[in-house]
Amino acid sequence: MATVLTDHRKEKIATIETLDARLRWLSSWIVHNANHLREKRDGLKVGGHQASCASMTAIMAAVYFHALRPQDKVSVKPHAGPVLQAIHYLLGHQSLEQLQQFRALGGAQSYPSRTKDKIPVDFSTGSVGLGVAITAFSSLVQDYLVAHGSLDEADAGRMISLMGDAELDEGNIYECLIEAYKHDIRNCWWVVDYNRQSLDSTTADRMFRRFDDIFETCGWRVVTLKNGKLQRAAFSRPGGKSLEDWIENCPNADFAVLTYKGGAAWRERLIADIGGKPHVAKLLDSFDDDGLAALMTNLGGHCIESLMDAFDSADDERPTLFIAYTVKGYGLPLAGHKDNHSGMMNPAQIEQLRVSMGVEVGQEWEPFAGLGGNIAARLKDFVGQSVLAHKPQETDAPVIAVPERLPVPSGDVQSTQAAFGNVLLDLAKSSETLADRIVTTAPDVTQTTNLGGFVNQRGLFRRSDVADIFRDAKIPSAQKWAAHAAGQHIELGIAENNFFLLLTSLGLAAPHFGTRLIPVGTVYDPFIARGLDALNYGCYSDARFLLVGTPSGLTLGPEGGAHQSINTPLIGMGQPGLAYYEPAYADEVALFMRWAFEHMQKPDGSSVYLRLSTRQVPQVQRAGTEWETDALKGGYWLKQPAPGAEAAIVFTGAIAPEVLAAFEQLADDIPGLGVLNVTSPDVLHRDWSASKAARWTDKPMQMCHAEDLLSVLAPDAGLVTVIDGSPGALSWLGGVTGMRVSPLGTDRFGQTGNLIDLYDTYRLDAAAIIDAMAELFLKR
Ligand SMILES: Cc1ncc(C[n+]2csc(CCOP(=O)(O)OP(=O)(O)O)c2C)c(N)n1
Ligand SMILES: [Mg+2]
Repeated sequence: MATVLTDHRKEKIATIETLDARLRWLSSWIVHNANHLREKRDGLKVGGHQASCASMTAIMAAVYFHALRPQDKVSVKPHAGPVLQAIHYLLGHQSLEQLQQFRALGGAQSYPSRTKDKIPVDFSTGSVGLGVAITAFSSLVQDYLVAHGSLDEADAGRMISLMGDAELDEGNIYECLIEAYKHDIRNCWWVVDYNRQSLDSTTADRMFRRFDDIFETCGWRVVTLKNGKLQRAAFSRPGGKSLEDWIENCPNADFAVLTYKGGAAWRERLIADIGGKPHVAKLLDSFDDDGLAALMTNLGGHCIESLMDAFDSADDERPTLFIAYTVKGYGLPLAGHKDNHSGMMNPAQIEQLRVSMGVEVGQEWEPFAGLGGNIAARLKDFVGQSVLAHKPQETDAPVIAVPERLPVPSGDVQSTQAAFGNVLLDLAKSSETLADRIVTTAPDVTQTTNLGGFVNQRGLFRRSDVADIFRDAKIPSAQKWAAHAAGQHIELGIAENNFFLLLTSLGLAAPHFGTRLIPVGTVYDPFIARGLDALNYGCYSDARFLLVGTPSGLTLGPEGGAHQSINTPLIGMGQPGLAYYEPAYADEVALFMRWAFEHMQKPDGSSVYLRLSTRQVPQVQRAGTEWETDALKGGYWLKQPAPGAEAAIVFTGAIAPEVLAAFEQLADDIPGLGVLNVTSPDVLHRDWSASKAARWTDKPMQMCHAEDLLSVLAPDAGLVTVIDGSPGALSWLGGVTGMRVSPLGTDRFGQTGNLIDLYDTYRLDAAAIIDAMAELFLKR
């Protein structure tokens, strides 16, 4: 692996070593300033992770200033955020003010954020594990774009994750490994900062070498950087083999304790353990205490030369895991201490570090402080000429035209899920550019969520062809299952974390690769909960996709309580970056899908979530298209109330027939009774709270849509709200103008049963609506 050391390479190593030291200083100082120097306006600890940063500065210096190619993208472990900020500061791409405002409002973010940070961030990180796996899915998306002719093979970059070793404890890593193997991903590097410490303490020795096995089984090359060049040199000296064996077998916790204690402790322990072996005493004597401490912590992940050699050795497209041994808090007085994760240098310790780094008082923020004019100038030059300094910025990909209207699937009785499938099928058969850019995906529920029609038309995606063995054997099946490079459906195994991470990667194709994709993913509605953190991650990254949760609610009937979603309307309402709609009728499905395809592409748009059902519902006759504008705003009068009417039934989704039946029975008794179809509790609620906040912000004041709709009723009117889901999704409507509410919905687990029994048991049927209405009037 060792490369012949030309003068040029020696110089480059020395330069990057200097950068490593600069990054260690600056990341420490950024955190120190935020905690000890900046004025505190509340009693809260600001926080930051100096030890996690110091653990990784060499890895980051070697990746960013040696291995990086212009087309590569990097995900940085959350707690090394300040190192990434410092790198861009050295480049002149980050302001001093931003660093001084680290973790303050509007300043550099604690963890790299695509949307909030001022520096370019390829992947947001924060929730450990997700920022790692996302790189594997982005390499799959990159392959998809190459296969579809949108990206030149020569422009394919590496998707690199610089990860903490505790991230290897997250289950989503292994779900991802399996899926990545199935899809034969390439151009993906994971570099583990293997400091064998997590947040709480040192990690289990038993995992030693297990990671190699796991990754190699899944087709990855594993490159281990255990020792730095100082250690390797010592090992080749007389007595060196004994030292090497000792290090090899030293338990993680012992290594950490000795690292923290320093040179004298190392010596004492080594003499006790191996001092009697040939030549060892002499070998140890050749180092003073500081030298011995430096030798013992000279692990591969802190040795720029070893890192550069390792990265150079992986020059093909095979996915590669680099296990870079490190010391958490390397070079800081916190090094090795088990509590160093959130531990911080006190003012005396940072002062000591400043002196040791040759940084003059007052020069702490100087990018190239403590180096002397010539070296500083050379370093500045080197950084200025680096690939990173000239990396192309993300650009806006052109918008894909969306047809004026999407045809409404025909049929007097339809389910919203079937309508969704038919709208997609129509698109698949069309020659619309939009159809060519749609990529569908599902975690093993393609057929049961009505994606099958689209897949039959457009095929499954695989880099190399996979035959449909059943079809070739002439066994009848409605589903074509052949895969090829032009396919537009990416089939996933049942792992909803993977599903949401793939949607995120597809939804970032525009900023990442300059080609916009329109990702459409289907999942059984209750199992959104399984991937919720990954969904949140995607939205936080501002990825754009259409999520379809189907089937949903008790309305699923005989499948029972484990499959009946209850609180997803509240997830839809509570999740930023995700607009939730729940249509009742097929024409609403077509309307919302069209809107979604446009909204997903708008700079201030978002992802969209449709909560659908398999229940066949009689469709309504429409007099025109006026309802559409209100439906997009979150609700429309399905039965217009008379002005001053005393009551209305407010509903969402698949229980429309029960609502209409109740309406028929109540209409005679309650003159002018209205039926409000809330197509989006989310959009309606956001609009209401925004209108309330407008008085205190610079937004224009206007009546919100909910108020607009309800103002036609008498001021003291009563509302019965009903949804096959958490009643809280609609009950808030009573607060808009101060009306009484009787909320219906599900707030306990469902069970098996037919719809009549279930709606009766859970009070979602017409009788329950009538009773709820009576209750409102009795209370007056
Ligand atoms: C999903 C999730 N759970 C918990 C945390 C809190 N947390 C932050 S860092 C960390 C451990 C980090 O250890 P490691 O990945 O080894 O990083 P390093 O040792 O380099 O700091 C934990 C548990 C988190 N950020 N995300
Ligand atoms: Mg760690």
